[in-house]
Amino acid sequence: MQTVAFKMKLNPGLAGEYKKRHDEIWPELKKLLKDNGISDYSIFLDEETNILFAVQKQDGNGSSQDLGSTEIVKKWWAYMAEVMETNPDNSPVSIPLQQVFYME
Ligand code: RM4
Repeated sequence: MQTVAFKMKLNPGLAGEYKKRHDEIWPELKKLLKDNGISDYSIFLDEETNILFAVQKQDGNGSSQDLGSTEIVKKWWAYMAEVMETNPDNSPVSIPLQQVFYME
């Protein structure tokens, strides 16, 4: 099990909508993430910069951002595209972050 982190970008003024949609995350998306070894998944917002910081545990089969070939994630990314910075295929622009500290 490894912990990975990445950053994404929220479109200005949409923090409430972003949180609402995640509070109401689709059960089928949640199941897909868990079935693909993703757990302990949090996303934090820096309201000053609109940077979203995601951290998650993975069991070695890749991150949540590697599931873009599944229909559910494609649908979710298309749904979320209006509230965040995305690539032409609607995938969120996701920048890997380097771990610089860890304490058990
Ligand atoms: C984020 C982004 C990620 C997804 C989470 C659930 O806004 O779409 O790719 O894994 O939601």
